[in-house]
Amino acid sequence: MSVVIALAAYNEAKNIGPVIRRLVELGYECVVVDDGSADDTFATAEAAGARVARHHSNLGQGHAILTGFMLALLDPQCEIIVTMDSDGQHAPEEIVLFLDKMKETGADMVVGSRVLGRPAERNHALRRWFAPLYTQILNRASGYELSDALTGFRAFRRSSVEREMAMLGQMLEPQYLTAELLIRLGRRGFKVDEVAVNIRSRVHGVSTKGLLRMGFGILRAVFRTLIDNRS
Ligand SMILES: Nc1nc2c(ncn2[C@@H]2O[C@H](COP(=O)(O)OP(=O)(O)O)[C@@H](O)[C@H]2O)c(=O)[nH]1
Ligand SMILES: [Mg+2]
Repeated sequence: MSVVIALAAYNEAKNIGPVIRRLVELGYECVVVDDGSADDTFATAEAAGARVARHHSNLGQGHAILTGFMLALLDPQCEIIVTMDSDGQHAPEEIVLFLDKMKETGADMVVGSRVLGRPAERNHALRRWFAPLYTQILNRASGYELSDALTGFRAFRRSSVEREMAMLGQMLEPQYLTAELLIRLGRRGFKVDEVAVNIRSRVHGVSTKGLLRMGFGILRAVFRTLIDNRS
């Protein structure tokens, strides 16, 4: 099956080079969405062998992933889109697990789980508490029974994404993509499976996501999606 890897990247010039080189070495086509970075993310990703597009301002990871879908769909050969982080936390060697799972179960989407696998060693105590709590909230809201709803390492079947393009283009809270996506996909009968992944620690820099902002943002996205009567 032909696979395109879509990576959202915000100020990842120090991390993204080895990630793309490894993906290219493994034979994957890569598209990178530089989400308005202030550093050399664009040039570094391009030099390493990715097709790169740029948001001229920072729109957030969710928007970057949606742009990544668009870029991946431009390749007529692409049958599966894999989203992953460009900071080296997700292992390119594990992509094959997603592809096998998708073939085996016919899932529309396969989600990586660090609960079934291993979380990053350097993981802030608050984050260790945040992911299970929000996974429970998102399971309640979506009807899925995921062990880890917040990992951005995922595989999507092209035909399923194409079927949902209108919905993806009209999301209320695309900056908190995961929350709204899971609820809407649950309503629409999307088949979702999980695979175990082992998350590595960042080599350079720290995550710039603020837990408080993200916490409120996800809750707002859940609430707004639940009261929105469109499926
Ligand atoms: N924090 C952050 N990451 C973004 C943004 N846009 C794209 N990304 C990318 O999304 C991925 C996940 O971000 P990261 O900060 O590592 O979050 P975490 O690994 O979930 O804690 C990385 O590859 C980032 O480069 C943004 O606006 N903010
Ligand atoms: Mg990260």
